[in-house]
Amino acid sequence: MHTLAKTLGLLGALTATGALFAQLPQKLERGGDFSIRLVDGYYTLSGGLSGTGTFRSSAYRFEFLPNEGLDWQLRVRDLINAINSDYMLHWRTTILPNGDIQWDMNATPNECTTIRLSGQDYAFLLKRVWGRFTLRPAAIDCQLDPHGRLNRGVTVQLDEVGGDDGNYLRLEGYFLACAEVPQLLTQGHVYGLDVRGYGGGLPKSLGNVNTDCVVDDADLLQVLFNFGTNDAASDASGDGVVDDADLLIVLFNFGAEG
Ligand SMILES: [Ca+2]
Repeated sequence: MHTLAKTLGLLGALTATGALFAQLPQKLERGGDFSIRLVDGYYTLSGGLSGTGTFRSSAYRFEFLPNEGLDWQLRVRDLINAINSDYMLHWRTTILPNGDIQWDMNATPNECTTIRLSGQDYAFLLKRVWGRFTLRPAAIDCQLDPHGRLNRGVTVQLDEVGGDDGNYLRLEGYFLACAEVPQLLTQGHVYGLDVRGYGGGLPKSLGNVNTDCVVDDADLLQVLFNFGTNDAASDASGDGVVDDADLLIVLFNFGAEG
């Protein structure tokens, strides 16, 4: 055991040195997902339908799409609750030269759906939805996701930068009829957005079973103490049982920092 501990310590030293130089977008990607909340904002609707109001959301969790960097997607109705569409909106990532993360979305659902106003659903032909978030990542001390959506510690905070040019949502559609009647063309604009996100850290799938931001002897002990059980928290591989596969995941990632 003494030799094993020394070997693990060496592994830890090697991987921890590498982690010091990890860039924030890479930290986010390694975390596998992030949480985001539209803390505040405003909308205007004009044309066939008009109105103004505040635009806010609860905190949501989104997984980064496999092999697509920091891209993520969500349904129209998760972005705009009033519109009852499952159409998927894909947010594509650009890492700006200064390290800010710009997510762009531009979709043309051209879908006959409904829009809810004052508790009543009306026909709505959703032609186009597009938008942008520009968020600046900053390193923070490991802490449980303040949004309460990621079941682990996070090490990166994201805040919107660039004002209304960097952060907006827009849509175009036809109100009341699923037909392109010019008088019913409605345009929506969300602006003045205050956006906050959290991510980074290390997921359970990388052996961080105790939800802090490192893979170390605490994770090793947790797997060992739960060895042979179905303890979901210690099941790094997600196959329903805590066994040597989970032990190996912890050992291979030993020393990693989120
Ligand atoms: Ca850990």
